[in-house]
Amino acid sequence: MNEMSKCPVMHEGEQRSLLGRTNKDWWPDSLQLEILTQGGKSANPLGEDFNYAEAFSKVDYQGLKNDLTALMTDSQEWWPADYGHYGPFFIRMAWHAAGTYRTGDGRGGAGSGQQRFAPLNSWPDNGNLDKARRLLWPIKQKYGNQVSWADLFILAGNVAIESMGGPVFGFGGGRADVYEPEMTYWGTEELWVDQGVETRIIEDKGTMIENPLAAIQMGLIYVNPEGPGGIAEPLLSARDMRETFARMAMNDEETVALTAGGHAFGKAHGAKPADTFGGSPEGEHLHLQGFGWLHNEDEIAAGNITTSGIEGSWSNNPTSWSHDYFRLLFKYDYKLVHSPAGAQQWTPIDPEPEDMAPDARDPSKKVPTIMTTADMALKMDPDYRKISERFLAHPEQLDDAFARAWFKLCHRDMGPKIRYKGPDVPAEDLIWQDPVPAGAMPSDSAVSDFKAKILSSGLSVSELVKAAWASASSYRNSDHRGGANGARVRLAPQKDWEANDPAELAKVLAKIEELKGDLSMADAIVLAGTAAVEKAAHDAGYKVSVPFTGGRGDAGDEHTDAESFEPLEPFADGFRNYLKTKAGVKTEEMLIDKAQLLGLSIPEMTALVGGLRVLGANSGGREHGVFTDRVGHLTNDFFVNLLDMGTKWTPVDGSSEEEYTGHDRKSGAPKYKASRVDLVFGSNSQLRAVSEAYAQSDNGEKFVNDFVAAWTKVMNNDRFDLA
Ligand code: HEB
Repeated sequence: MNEMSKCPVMHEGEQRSLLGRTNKDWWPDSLQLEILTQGGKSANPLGEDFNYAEAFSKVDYQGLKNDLTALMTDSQEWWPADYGHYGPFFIRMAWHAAGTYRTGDGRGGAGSGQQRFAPLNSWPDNGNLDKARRLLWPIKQKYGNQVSWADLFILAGNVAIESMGGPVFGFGGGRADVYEPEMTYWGTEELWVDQGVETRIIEDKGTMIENPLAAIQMGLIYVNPEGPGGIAEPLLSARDMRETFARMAMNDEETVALTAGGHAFGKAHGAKPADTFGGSPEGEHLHLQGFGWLHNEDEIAAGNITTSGIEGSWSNNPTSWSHDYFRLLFKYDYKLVHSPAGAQQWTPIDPEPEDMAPDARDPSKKVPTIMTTADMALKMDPDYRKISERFLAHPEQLDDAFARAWFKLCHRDMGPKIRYKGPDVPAEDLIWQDPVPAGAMPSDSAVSDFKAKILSSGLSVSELVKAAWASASSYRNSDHRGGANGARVRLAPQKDWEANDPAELAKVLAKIEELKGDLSMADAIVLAGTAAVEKAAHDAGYKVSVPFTGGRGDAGDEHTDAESFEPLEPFADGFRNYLKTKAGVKTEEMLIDKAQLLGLSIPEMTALVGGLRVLGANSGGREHGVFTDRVGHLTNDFFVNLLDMGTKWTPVDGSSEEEYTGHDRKSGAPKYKASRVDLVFGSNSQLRAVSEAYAQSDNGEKFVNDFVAAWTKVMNNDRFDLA
């Protein structure tokens, strides 16, 4: 990856808002249900106590798979199955559900059933998948709470592959549905791919896909099948594929295996120009009941189906697993033609009759096969070609690579394997699951011994708190990666992250290692910070005990794909007042983003920021926001002093309003330094209201308790073993 694509968001000068273009921008007239979720009221009808993993463990799993298998060939008049088999359609649905995952922020993916909601339900690339989801409804209705939509999307794809004789590696359930569209940044562009929006990688202009995005155009899962910006150039398509699939955590081999394996099945739809059909589901008429695009019954009955606009199947055997995709790709030269819908596609020159495909509605008719420009990349790009030729010569290697890459695609956003449920979870541990060897529950005496030793070791509260925060705060609620378990903070690359103050961290970790006794490093790092928080509360006069739950294990380098942890590096961590690279969004928005990834509420975020400042947890020893003269005592001083009218704030010249000085309003003497993240707690009216609550004379203790609860939440964010 180049430097630019590593950077979290657009560079300076290209300011945007945190969420970019949202559903309200796309569909200004749609029903605004958020008015009902004010005050923290949940949109989820199943309620807080519903435990999906538990419900799924009771499902008649084999019955469910049998029902899905039967569904594959149960063609419905309202949307007849191509070749009498819905399998390929469900594979595309599952792939598009999983394929929104991006390593940059861990968001997207199949984990919460987002394809049911806008904007994904209406992305041009998800065309006609509304029908695929609706075909599944009778099964969802039957199995109810015991299978989530999110699991059903993926399981349907898996069963589809199995039912057509394809190789599968396994299935893990456990994806709990949400009942509202997630607020995910999908880009700022105001047009969809089908409305001519610019492609994101333009070499002449030096533009690149901004992180964390992973698609080449707004409204696409990955690349434009016709080629970059509609230019039918396989080598440029390869460039786009390589970049976008890397952002989905896929290397060249996985990319080739997935694309070739996926296109062993099914067909593309471009029977008629797309402008003869309707709009996307979210903006369509009420009476269409959530259907968009193609809903005219006569057109459907006549087989005039247009989705991507490309027309035809890749293989002569579109409803059974075969190696014909590569056979045909290499047997023939391909020429560029136009589909009936006008899309550019490739077709073999002079195909033998037996290499033609059946017509989707009339098996007695033969039609030519096709390749998209993206498929042609697998033959024309030199690196892809080597892999493709190997798969052609050794089809069993394709079988294995496809099965594994498909499994990874569908499970990459689920986090550690302990979150997978059900009988088809493969026994083999995979490196991308970030395996952690099992830990043991430490004895009470080991815990209290270590606490006493570490607190008298000469290390400061600040040093201990910082090490624990560095360890736990890498967690992302989006793909459930990172966190304190495994103690990967002592491994590359995390030990060297600038935010973690590597030299200081190494010193602290060495001391912890020396004193930890029987504890795992992962437990000891958390416990050291937790003991320091407790001491800081006691020193401030509060008798609280800070909960600690042991049982974490230690991972080694052999359990760690170091490169895959690079996207977890914080470019900004407002909790530590750290800013490596000024992002394309305001620095305080990066704090909100991080808080969301840590699963925090507004009060939790506020209490943590205020508390970490007075504990001296800033990265690099920055003084910003340390509004106290008793650093290391857990007090509400941050809030009290922030809200004190005795201080007047001014931006520091040349800091691009990233830094501020607080002067004594009367004498003009400089008192404090602050960052944007500090001052936003006094400037933003909502955050100020929460800051006031914590600054109140009667809430000093409440602040300490809230800080401790939020701290504990962050330390335990990845303890799926406790759930
Ligand atoms: Fe695919 C289909 C493109 C990857 C699987 N695809 C398809 C189409 C297109 C495409 C255009 C058509 C649609 C319609 O209907 O019209 N892909 C593409 C691209 C890529 C891909 C560009 C990147 C390179 N795929 C993929 C993957 C997978 C897939 C990875 C899996 C694994 N697809 C698929 C399927 C289908 C498709 C199965 C069929 C569907 C039906 O049949 O319906």
